[in-house]
Order: sequence, then C-alpha cells, then structure tokens
Amino acid sequence: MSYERLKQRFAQFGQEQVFGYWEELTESERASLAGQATEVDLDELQRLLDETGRPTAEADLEPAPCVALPGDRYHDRTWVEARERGEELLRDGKVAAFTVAGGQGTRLGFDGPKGTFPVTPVRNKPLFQVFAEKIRAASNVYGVAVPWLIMTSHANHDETVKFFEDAGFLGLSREDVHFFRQGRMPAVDFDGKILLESKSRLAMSPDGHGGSLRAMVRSGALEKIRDRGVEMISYFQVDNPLVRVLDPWFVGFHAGQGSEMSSKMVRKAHAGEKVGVFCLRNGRHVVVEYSDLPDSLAGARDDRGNLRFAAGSIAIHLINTAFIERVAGGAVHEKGKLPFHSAKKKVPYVDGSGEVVSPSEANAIKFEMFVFDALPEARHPLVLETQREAEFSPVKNASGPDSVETCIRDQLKQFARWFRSAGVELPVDGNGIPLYRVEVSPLFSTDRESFRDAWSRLPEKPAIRDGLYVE
Ligand code: UD2
Repeated sequence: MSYERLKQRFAQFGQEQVFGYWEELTESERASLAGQATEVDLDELQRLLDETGRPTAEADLEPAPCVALPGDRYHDRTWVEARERGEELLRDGKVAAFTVAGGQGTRLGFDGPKGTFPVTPVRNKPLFQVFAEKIRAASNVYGVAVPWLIMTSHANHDETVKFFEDAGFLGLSREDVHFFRQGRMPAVDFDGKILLESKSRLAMSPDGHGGSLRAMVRSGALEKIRDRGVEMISYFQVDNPLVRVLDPWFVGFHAGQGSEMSSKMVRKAHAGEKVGVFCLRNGRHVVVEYSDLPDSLAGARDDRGNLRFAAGSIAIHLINTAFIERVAGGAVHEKGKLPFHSAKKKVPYVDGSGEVVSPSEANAIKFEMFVFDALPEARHPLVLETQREAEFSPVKNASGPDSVETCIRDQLKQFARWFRSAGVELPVDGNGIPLYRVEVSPLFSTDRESFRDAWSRLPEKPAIRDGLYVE
C-alpha cells in the first residue's frame, strides 16, 4: 500500500495522529512507521473499541466438572489405564511441548527473557534449562525426539534465540526447537487513539498468550510439527519450573475422553487467590479470570463449607493440533476467533508537542487474547485435578508470594518428599522446609516414583549434605 493510501486509511478510522510527525521523519523512519502501521488491523481495532466497557454478565456461572485426584493414582484403575494410554501416545511421538514465553516479566523486574531467569536451589539453572532437561528426560524414557515450540515476543525474540545458541540448545537438537514470535496490538488512549512510542514508532505490545494459537499457524510452526505426526501440544507457561512438561496421565485422560483441549486445575488456596477459575457458562467450559469473578461467587461455599468455585487454573493445557487449526484459522490472513480482553496500563507516549511522556497513572488500553478462551470452542473439554505442591510454583514477583524464594522452597520440599519415598529423611525446620539445599536433575528423575527407582539402582548413594546435586 502506498504511504498516501495508508495515511488515508488511518484517517478514515480517526487515527491520523499516527502520522502526525511524518514531515519530520527520515525516509527509513517513514518506512518503519509504515511497516508497523500495516501490521495493525484497523477493522479489528475498531470492533474492540466499540465493545470496550460493555458489561459482561457473570451471573449464570456454574462450577465446571473436574476429574478429581484419587487417593493413590498408581493403583486407581482409571488412572493406571490413562497413564498407559498416555505413555503409548508419547512413545508414538504424538505430543510436542509448548512454552509461552512472550510476556514482559514486568512484575519480576528481571532484565532479560524470563526463561533465562535462574530458579533451581543448587545449580541455579534457568527456567528454560529446567524445561529442556524435562524434555530430554521424556525423550530418553519414550525413545522419541520431542519437538519443543517456544513463543517469544518482538521484544525478547533475539535474546531468547541467542541464549539457546550460546547454551548449545541446552542439550537438545537444534531442529527440535522451534521459536516463533507472537503478534502485537497497538495501545490506545482512553479516546481510542493509537499511541506513538516515538515519532516514528507505534506503541505496540504483545497480543497475549491467546495470540500463540494464531502465531503458531501463521509462523508455520504448527505445520512443521503436524508434518512430524504430532497430534497435541502440551502447553505451559515460562514461569513454572514444577510443571510436568510431558505428563502421561494427562495425555491419557485427554485422549481417552476425545477432548480437543484439556486443562489442569488445583483447588484454590483461598477465595481471593489470583488464578482463573474453571466454570460452565451456558453449559460450555470457560475460565473466568480472577479479576472478573464477582466476590459473591469467588467466596460462595457449598453445603460442606468448601468453595464452590474452587478449580483454579494453573495454565497447563493439552491442545490438539487439528483444533488449533480450527480456532486460529487455517489461512494465513484469516482472523483468529478468540476475543480480546482490554486492560488499563501505563504506556509512555509522544504528546502533541512531540515530547515523550512517562505517565504515572494508567493512560492507555492494551488488548490481549487469553488461550483459555479457546475452551468453549473445544469438543469434550476435560479438567484434571493435580497436586499443587507437585506441579505449581510460579515465579512471578521479585519477592513475597510467587517469587523465586517461594519457588525454591517448594522445589526443596518436593525433593525432600522424593527422598523420603526412598527412605531418606532430609533434616527440616519447624515448617517442614529442608535445612539443606539439595537438587535433583530432571535427567535423574521427574517424579517420586522415578526418583525411588533411580535412587535404588545407584550403586553408591551420595552423602546427604547441603549443596547435594543428584544427576
Ligand atoms: C496467569 C493466568 C491465571 C493463572 C496464572 C497461573 C491469565 C490471564 N491468567 O496469570 O489465571 O492461571 O497464570 O500462573 O492467563 N505471555 C505471553 N505473551 C503475552 C502475555 C503473556 O507469552 O502477551 C506468557 C508469559 O510469558 C507467561 C504466561 O503467558 O508465560 C502468563 O502470563 P502472565 O504472567 O501475564 O499471567 P498471570 O500471572 O497474570
């Protein structure tokens, strides 16, 4: 599109301010601004602006049904069968791993891609390394190379790829790791006007983890793994090192129910916990984000005094590749079907006099898609309970709850449980937190059962001490 046509089109949508400094720009700045402007889907943006602020009715929500954890999943028949089915699918190479790593990690205050943040108690392994080792462990167990998709953002893509290159792809084959960038959306002010971050750049931000589905299609990453026979992706967030990256139980339940999208849940720790909740709306599965769940429902109790809306989402899903194709649109330019959510944020912008302003209060609206909004489109969705202590301890904040401190504590407690199952007691403090820092490599074991086996086979057991690393 010529510059003139592009400017006219923005003017038709009342967005001519985007080109307000056009006369001052060099030729290359003009080219870059025009390039960014072409990325913006003005029809989509207008639709969002028209919808923003419309109230959503949350009155007719019911708790979603969930498959509850049995007393002992190693001996419960349904669970044993699910595990066997899952293992077969894993051996057949039907499952790929998928990490969403496009977030900006603002709350953590870490300067760099979050996946490069060190989290383990002894070796200080970065998050990406923990996942890579879990994938390598699964490859060893199932005798198959597991593809790993990683979604980055424009802001962290190059740094993420460089990290992997410098680290020799963390022991994985380069051809098994597929990076792709997520899409972006412009930020607008409260009058719906697109903001400029500089005179020649729009204020663009990542389009949310829901953008992963269409980015996976557009980038060709989905096609690549489908060509390898992959039928489902194991989706997880970059912030949770406890995740079972490739979980045979989950895969087995998902496939057994003929589900197109399945999710794991933990029981909410308290009514106000900041996790989305699995609900039924008009009979369809949805996740209602904590900020959207009315207090009356968040705090509602059943006859036995338990929270009614207790199924907290820990953002772990299995999603069929054919389903992704369906919701995210097959054709390259076709629009994804997921809705956008809007959030008020502080966004630096160029004001009318050409100065860059860093606001102290929210001044802008950002638009994001959420992956769980695909749920109502899915056939036979399944929600599976998992143990929080075994699978969920995200690193989100610099300190306090969900920080590296709580995450290391949870890893230590997990390792202590594994040791205990092998008959070894680690010394603990009054709160049950091990007094020694120990660490078990995912290449040694990824759960209690595999730890017990691997430990029993060790010809010489290492001495239990502070700083012990088991590999
Ligand atoms: C998310 C869930 C919440 C709960 C919690 C569990 C949402 C809206 N909320 O909360 O319900 O399940 O996680 O830990 O999902 N990301 C991208 N691109 C983006 C935005 C995010 O890749 O544009 C990634 C990000 O790198 C991270 C994940 O998505 O891996 C979650 O992002 P978040 O930290 O914004 O989610 P949070 O903690 O608000």
